[in-house]
Amino acid sequence: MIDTIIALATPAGESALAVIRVSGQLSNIIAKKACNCTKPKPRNAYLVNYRSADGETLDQVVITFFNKGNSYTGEVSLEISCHGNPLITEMICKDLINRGCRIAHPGEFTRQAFLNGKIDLPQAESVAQIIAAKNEQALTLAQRNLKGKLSDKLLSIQQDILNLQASIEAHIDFPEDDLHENDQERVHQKVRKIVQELEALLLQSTRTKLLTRNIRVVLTGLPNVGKSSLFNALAGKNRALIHSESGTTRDYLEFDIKIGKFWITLVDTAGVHNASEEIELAGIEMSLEQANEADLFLWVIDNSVPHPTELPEKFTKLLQSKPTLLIRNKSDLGKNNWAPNYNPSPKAINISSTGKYGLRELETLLLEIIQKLTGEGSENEYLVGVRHEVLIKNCLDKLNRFLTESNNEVGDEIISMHLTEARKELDIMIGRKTNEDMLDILFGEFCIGK
Ligand SMILES: Nc1nc2c(ncn2[C@@H]2O[C@H](COP(=O)(O)OP(=O)(O)OP(=O)(O)O)[C@@H](O)[C@H]2O)c(=O)[nH]1
Ligand SMILES: [Mg+2]
Repeated sequence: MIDTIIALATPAGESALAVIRVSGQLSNIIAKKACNCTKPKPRNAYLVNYRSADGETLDQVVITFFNKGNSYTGEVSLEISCHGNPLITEMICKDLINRGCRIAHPGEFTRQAFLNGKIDLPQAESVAQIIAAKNEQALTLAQRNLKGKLSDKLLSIQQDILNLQASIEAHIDFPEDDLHENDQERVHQKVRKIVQELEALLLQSTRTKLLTRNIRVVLTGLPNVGKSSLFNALAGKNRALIHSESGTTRDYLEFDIKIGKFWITLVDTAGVHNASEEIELAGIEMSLEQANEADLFLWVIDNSVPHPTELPEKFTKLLQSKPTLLIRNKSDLGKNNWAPNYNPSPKAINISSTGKYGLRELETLLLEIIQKLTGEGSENEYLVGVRHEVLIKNCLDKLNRFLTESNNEVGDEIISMHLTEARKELDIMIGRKTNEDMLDILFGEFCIGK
C-alpha cells in the first residue's frame, strides 16, 4: 500500500481558515474515525468535529472527500478545513501522523497527480508557475499551460515530426527509391517550419524569465549626472544620498516599484568613469557587476553640459548589448541633446529629476520597452521554463543535424534517426520519459502541500 501523505496546504500562521490535505488509502478511515463520517459522499462538504485518536475534540472542521481517480492526486483524498490557528493545524497534523499518515515531500501531491496520469509534466510545472506568478500576464500564461496549451503545442510538433518520419521511412523500405529532389525539398521545408516553431518557443523562454521575476532596471552613467536624484524621484522617496560632489554613490541601492502591471527593481549605482581612487574603483567594479545583471538600462547624462566621452569601453559595450533608454537629465539647466553615434541609437528623453518634469513620459517610455521585452499583447502564448529551454535547444540541434546531413546525402535511415532523437526530447518535455532524479529536482522546487 502506498503511503497516505498529509500537508498543510495554506500558509502557516493565523488566518480565518487553514486547509490540511490528505491523499491516500487512510483518507477513508480518517473520515470515519476522526470525523465520524462513514461513507461520505464525494465532493460534498460535511461540518464535523475532528476528534483525535485519544478522543479529544481538536476543532470543528469542514471535510470534503474525493474518490480514487476523481481527486487532484488521483488517490482517495480528504481536505480538512479547520480554523486557521497554527496550534490547531499542528494538533490535527500530529493526530494524522499518529493514525499512520506521513508528511508529504515538497510537490508530492502534484507528483502523485502526474504519476497517476491526471496531468502531464508541463501542467504539473504550471501549478508552481501559477502560485509564483508575479504579474497578471504571467498568471494568464501559467493558466494556459495548466489547461494543457503548451502540451498541445509540443504534441502537435511531435506529431509533425512523426508524420515526416513516416514518409521518409516509406522510402527506406524501398532502398532503390531514395528521396527524390522534390521530395527532399518538401521534407526540408517542413523541418524548417518545425524549427521556426521551436525557435518561437525559445524566444518565449526568454520572456518567461522576465515575467516570473522583477525586471532589473539599472541606472548608470558618469558621476554627478543625477542618477540618485532620478532613483529617488521614481521611488517617490529619498532613499539614495544626493550631493553636488562627484562620487557620492559608492555602493548600489535597490528599490522595487510597479509600473503598469510590472514589478521593477530599480538599481542605483556608482557613477562610472576612469577613476584612480581605490574605493571609487571598487564602486565602479560593483556598478559593472550590476550592469551585467540588468534587463535594461537607464543611461543618465547631464543635458546641461556637452557630453564628455569618458565612459569606460566595457560600459559602452554593455549599453549597446541591452535595451537602453537615454535620460537627458538636468534639462532645466540646458539642452545639448547629445546622442551616441552608434546604430540603432537608444530612445532618448529630456527630463529634470529635481524639477520633476518628464518623469511621467519616462515611465510611459519605460513601460513600452518592458512590454516589448516581455512580448505583452503579442504572440506570447506560453510560459516556457528553463527545463524546456534546454530540451528545445537539444531538439533544435537534432533537427538542424537532420537538415545538414540530408544535404550531405547520408542515407535516409541515418538522418531519420535524428528525427527520432528530436521526438525523444519532446517526450521528456511532456513527461512521457522521466527518471526519479529529474522528478526529484522538478518537484523539489514546489512548496510543501502542493
Ligand atoms: N538642476 C538640476 N540639478 C540636478 C538634477 N538632477 C540632479 N541634480 C543635482 O546634481 C547633483 C548630483 O546629483 P546626484 O543624484 O547625486 O548624482 P549621481 O549621478 O547620483 O552622482 P554620483 O552618485 O556621484 O555618481 C546634485 O546636486 C543634484 O541636486 C536636475 O534634474 N536638475
Ligand atoms: Mg549617486
